[in-house]
Amino acid sequence: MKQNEMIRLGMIAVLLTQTLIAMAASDMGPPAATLRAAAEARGMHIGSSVDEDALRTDTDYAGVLAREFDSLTPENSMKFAESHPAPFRYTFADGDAVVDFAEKHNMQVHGHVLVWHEQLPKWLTQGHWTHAQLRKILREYIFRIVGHYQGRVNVWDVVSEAVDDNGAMRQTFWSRGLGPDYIALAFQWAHEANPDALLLYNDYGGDGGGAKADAIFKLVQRLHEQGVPINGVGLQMHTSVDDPPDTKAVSANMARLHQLGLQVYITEMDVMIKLPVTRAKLEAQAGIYRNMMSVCLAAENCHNFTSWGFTDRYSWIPQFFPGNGAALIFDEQMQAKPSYRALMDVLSASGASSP
Ligand code: 9MR
Repeated sequence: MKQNEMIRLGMIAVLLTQTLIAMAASDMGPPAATLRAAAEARGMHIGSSVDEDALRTDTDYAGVLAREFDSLTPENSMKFAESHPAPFRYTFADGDAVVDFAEKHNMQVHGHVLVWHEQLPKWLTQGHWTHAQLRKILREYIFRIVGHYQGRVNVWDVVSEAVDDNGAMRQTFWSRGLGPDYIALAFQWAHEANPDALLLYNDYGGDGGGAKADAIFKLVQRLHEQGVPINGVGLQMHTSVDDPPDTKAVSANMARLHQLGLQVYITEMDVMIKLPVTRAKLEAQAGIYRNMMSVCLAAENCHNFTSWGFTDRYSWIPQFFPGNGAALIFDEQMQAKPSYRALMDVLSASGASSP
């Protein structure tokens, strides 16, 4: 071999060694290719709600769901009207399909929701029940559904949206029929039905500061002090590009819940855009996803970040807020949006991130 060839080979060897040493020293490894891999490396779960019809019919949908997420929340199938549509009938098929899919793809399931004032069946809301009868109905319902998924669903939204937008306790079918104790009872029954389950109070519009956030805090503080088996609070995080959440306030809210020994879950995040979609609005949306993931990563008690759907192909927003949409991290063609990239970036950044 000629001398200059040997020198060239030697230089290549040195460069290669240096690169390998640098990689080992910074513990880089190859960058994560999916959200779930990036989340796992940070000790986080990344979730989505599941549209049960889409799961059955849309193979693109199922493929992206399995690839990118490791936590699933059934969007509707475990609600009272769906799972207990008639007095002596329980229908678990759609919920079972979500749980089967999750197990097949090594994901966890977040049960949603045991006690809520919406999506209640007519047989229930139009019946004339005594206090004792209604108590028996709710107790049996909770034991039946939590029991059915025992060992397979170990996180439950036990009560959702019991606080009104002004911070007062919401007057609902449940509060009117059972009195204010219905919340504590529901947690107690859920705990008895599955002592291993992590039990959450879940609400919207109280993610950061303000009267509602304070009222939610006082509610869970009271429950906690009374020894009610509550483990955490779900911050739904339904937000909008025009009214972004206050990052510092969300961070402070998580911290005070941590002081109480409670977990926080981001349970239903989406960021609606007033149509038409523009590049600037997509970037603003990405900033909101990024900030909320950063806040969650920086908090000691936030380990699950779940959005309410993942593709604009299926989202509750256009129907409930006409003129708005595009709230999720994949578009209708199932292409990743800037918000996806933002989550990936913040999850892949090494070390603790600050908002
Ligand atoms: O996304 C859900 C939609 O398909 C249902 O029609 C609707 C019924 O009110 O509930 C939606 O999900 C809600 C969730 O269960 C609780 N928090 C608010 C969500 C959006 O309304």
